[in-house]
Amino acid sequence: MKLAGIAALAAMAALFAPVSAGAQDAAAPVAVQATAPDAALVDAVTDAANVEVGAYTPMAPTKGKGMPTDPRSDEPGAMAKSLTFQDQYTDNGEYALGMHDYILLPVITVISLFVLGLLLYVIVRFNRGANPVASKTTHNTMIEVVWTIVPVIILVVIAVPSITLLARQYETPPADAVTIKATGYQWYWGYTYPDHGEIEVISNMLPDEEAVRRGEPAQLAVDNRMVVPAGVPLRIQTTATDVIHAFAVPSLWFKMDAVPGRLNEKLLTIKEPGVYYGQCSELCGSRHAYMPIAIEALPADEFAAWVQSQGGSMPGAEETPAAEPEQVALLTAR
Ligand SMILES: [Cu+2]
Repeated sequence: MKLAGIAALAAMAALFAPVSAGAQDAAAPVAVQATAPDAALVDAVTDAANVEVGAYTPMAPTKGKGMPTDPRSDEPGAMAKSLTFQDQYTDNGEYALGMHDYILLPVITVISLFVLGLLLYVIVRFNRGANPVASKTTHNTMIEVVWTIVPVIILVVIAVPSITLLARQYETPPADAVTIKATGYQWYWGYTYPDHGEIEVISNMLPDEEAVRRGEPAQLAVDNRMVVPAGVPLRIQTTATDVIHAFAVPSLWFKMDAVPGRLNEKLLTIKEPGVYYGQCSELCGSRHAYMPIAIEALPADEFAAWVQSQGGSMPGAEETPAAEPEQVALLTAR
């Protein structure tokens, strides 16, 4: 709202400039100044301000994208979808989900079924009734070699993608990455944009009814989202002012602690525009469950419009001139 006011002031400044200039050299404009500004002019000013501010409207989330799936919803496959990971919208997320789906889950399933089979076999074949005289065998070199080598091979197979994923997650952001600092507070998030004229966004959870009214998931929707450009590397920094929080967004495969007195940093590249929800993931006090995260990824030009609507500036662009004190006085007088 404050920013809307500043934009309105900037628009007013542009409109009033010729009037004040005219007042210096002719008698007639004095009358203009003395009368109350006419309604049409006020409307024009308001419209101009609205066009400027209205350049950004919060994006409507897509059902099932960037948010958990409710198993009771009538969406096809909702139950199955609610049991596994959310769809991923980063390269690392896709890699990790692939590792889970095609390596870990099959290995776990085969091993569990194999052990269950052995157990059932032993129960049936070697119980006291079926096998009254127990064998005295204590060693079998072949079996011992196999049950040592096979698990080693399985672990090596898992270690390769696992260490690769770990390394990918700690890749250093490139020098031109867009920096956004997320600060955890008891109990909300603040986002600052040091590259964009120090914009600060304070993000609080919306009440349930308001979230539902806006078509957003209750307890995940926020009043002001963390808006970022899609498809470009982001340098996400996390810190906290009071206790340890954690910045986590499941559909982006992103989780990082926010620790007071310390700045953590990680690379994040969101593949496509959308709204992605997350939550604080470090028990941080009584309202820990009520400090959700909503990231809105926008195409580059819409992100630039959002930056402008927040009174910020794109790196390398001219700063937007601030309103002069006398214009502020003029606006308050009206
Ligand atoms: Cu927290």
